[in-house]
Amino acid sequence: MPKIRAARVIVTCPGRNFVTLKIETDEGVYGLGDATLNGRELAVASYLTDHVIPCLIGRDAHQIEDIWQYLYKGAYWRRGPVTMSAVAAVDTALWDIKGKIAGLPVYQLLGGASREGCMVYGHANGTDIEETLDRAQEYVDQGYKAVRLQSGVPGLAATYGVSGERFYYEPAKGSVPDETLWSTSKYLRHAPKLFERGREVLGWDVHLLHDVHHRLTPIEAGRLGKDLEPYRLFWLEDATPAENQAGFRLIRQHTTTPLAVGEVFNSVWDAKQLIEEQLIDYIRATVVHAGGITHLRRIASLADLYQVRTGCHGATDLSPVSMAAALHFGLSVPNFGIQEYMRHTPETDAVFPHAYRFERGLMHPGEAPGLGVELDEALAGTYAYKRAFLPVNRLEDGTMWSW
Ligand code: GCO
Ligand code: MG
Repeated sequence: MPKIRAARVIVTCPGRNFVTLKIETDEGVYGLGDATLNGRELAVASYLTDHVIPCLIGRDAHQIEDIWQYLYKGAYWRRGPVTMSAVAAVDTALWDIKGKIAGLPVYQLLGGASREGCMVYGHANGTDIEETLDRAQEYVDQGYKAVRLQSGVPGLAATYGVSGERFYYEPAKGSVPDETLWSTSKYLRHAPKLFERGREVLGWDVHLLHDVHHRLTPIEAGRLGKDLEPYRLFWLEDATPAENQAGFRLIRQHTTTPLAVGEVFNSVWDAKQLIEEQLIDYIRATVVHAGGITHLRRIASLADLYQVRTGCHGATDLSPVSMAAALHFGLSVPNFGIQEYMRHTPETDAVFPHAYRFERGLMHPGEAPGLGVELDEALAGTYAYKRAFLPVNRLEDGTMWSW
């Protein structure tokens, strides 16, 4: 049996922070797992180094399920983003090792390909509607079949999803969190105009998506969903915070716009009611924050019973290791919906050389054994960790709100 001989955490910042777990076996095979939790990176690094790695040494690297249960049940303290990101990193690294030993890409271990590739969506954003649509057209020209539209809102200095950068959106920065101001009424007046004009300019052959980023109440979300119905969105994402899963009933009663939620979920329990009551159409839980490939498959299996499809989170704060894992998962899972693809910068791609590729709107994880991602440790070592925070958001009268 391949015994776990060593494991260590590598923190690097090629433009943004990434935490990577590297597990090595006594036979010299190694696997990588992403453990990046945006704005809280070192908490996961410590959880792994101080509390997980000492328990892994000497274990059979092939026992992925048993090690998952050992880390989940054995900690006594269950769930939570820090814990589950750490468990995810171990799980992902072990799938990588198993694939390398088998000489097969991970998707083959998960049952093989269920499709030719994973449809991805790109991010088009601009300070106003026309700028957003110019960028969306560039995605369409590059072959994307689906594009997310976010635009600045008149009267608001900044909003989620809009950056000065042409193709990269990186909200984490600063020695303390940036503060932004939010107005629900201004946003609700503006968002339908973006999609009305979006259909005029882009036509009907491209899927359009939108992220509300947890800023509405359920009844406001119902109103927005209704206003957007004529433009046939692929999905409306995170319309309201989802701690109260029953809150989505109210949205559902008022609109047929498909709903996606779950990028902050870390366990099947966060989504159980949403799925069982068919309150959502797409589940956005992802490998790194929801307990790895092993647990994400469990969530997807529950979702499949209720015709809920996957739509994994894939922002730039998820490393190329997560992207690869998501693509192996997405290629194999029966109820795949779509995969988010926010391209990494050239600096990040150089630190994590990878086998996955984009072709005509679809992505494929490649045929390299394991996940097909490397970590150039020498290059990673040249980028020191930089503390960075996600912004916080307030209403115009100063009330704390969800960002
Ligand atoms: C998305 C997300 C991201 C998150 C970010 C937080 O849909 O891609 O909402 O933009 O804000 O990943 O770390
Ligand atoms: Mg989102």
